[in-house]
Amino acid sequence: MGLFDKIKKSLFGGPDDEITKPEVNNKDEAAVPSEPNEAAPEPEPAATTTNTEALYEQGLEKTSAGFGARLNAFFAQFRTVDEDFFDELEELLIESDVGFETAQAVTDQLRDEAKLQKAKSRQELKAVIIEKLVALYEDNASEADEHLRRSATKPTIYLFVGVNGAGKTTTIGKLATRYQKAGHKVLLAAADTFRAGAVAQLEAWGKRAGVPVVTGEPAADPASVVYDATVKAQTEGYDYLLVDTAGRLQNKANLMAELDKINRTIKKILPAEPTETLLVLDGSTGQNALLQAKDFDQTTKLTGLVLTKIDGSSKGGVILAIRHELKLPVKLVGLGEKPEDLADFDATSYALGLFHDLA
Ligand SMILES: Nc1nc2c(ncn2[C@@H]2O[C@H](COP(=O)(O)OP(=O)(O)O)[C@@H](O)[C@H]2O)c(=O)[nH]1
Ligand SMILES: [Mg+2]
Repeated sequence: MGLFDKIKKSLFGGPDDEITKPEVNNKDEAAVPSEPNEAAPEPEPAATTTNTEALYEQGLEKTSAGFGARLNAFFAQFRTVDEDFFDELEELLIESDVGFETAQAVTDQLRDEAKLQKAKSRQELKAVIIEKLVALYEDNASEADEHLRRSATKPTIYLFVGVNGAGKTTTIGKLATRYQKAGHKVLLAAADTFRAGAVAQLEAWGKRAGVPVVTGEPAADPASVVYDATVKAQTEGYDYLLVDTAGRLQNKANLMAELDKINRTIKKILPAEPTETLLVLDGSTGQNALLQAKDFDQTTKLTGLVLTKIDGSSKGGVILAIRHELKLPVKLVGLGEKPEDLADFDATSYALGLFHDLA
């Protein structure tokens, strides 16, 4: 089942439900003891799927309440699909942090959408609009890009970058917990030597997860910490090395130069690493997150995004904006502060969480 069908089914009860409902006064049909749907229920999804969906649903409560409520209010008002309708829809999308460019693109596409003009009921109308929003996730996305990649040889190195407070250290702590639990050998590198307390924070996460942390002297050169960690990871057979970095230096140029130096240090030892350079963004900052992403993307070669604090945001639409404007895959999402509040990005679960209250 496609993503959209799944959402539609969850919201409206079935892919073709309201459009082609047949008259059920046929004798033969009435004689059938039960509907095929009831006779053959879909198999129970795997435990992990259920957990992920529950996690998203919970984590996206605020987003879906905000976004869903607005969309519902909008639909309650609408009379005809006219210019006002499109203007208001565009405004609503912008307010939901879908982003100006994206909101305009969606609205323009909808203007040309014959299905929308023909939609008779509010349900149909909602479905068409959601279909367009979901299509945005799937645009420019390839299945292979959607997940964290692992290198063929040990260690796999992930470099985490992003401004202070975005959630880098927390995400590393959560991921270390996950990998450790799965039986992998994990090493952390505390290369945020600029901010007081940053090293101790990562060490606390390391202790909690039961994985070692490579640190340097206070105010050590971050690249030297990364050098030590990379050598250790390679010689001692670690599966993963997760590198924490500073989010702020004296100025932006310094920060970008430092990230570049860290990157080169890793490559000197392991030319194919880091496998992923992940920009961590605070999802609750809405459009600001989009601007940061554009900023980092210009100077650091990013392979994906981690969107944190989705649980605290009433404007989860920013994922749409980032996806549409930067073409970078969201690989992980942070849905809370606990070690287990980290999920692989899953467009289906995300969209279901987002549109949960819409029906
Ligand atoms: N609610 C929520 N809080 C988060 C999430 N990720 C991080 N935080 C909190 O955000 C704050 C900053 O996180 P931190 O990892 O220190 O950010 P860093 O400066 O990028 O390393 C901390 O108080 C975290 O507990 C998340 O997914 N949800
Ligand atoms: Mg940190």
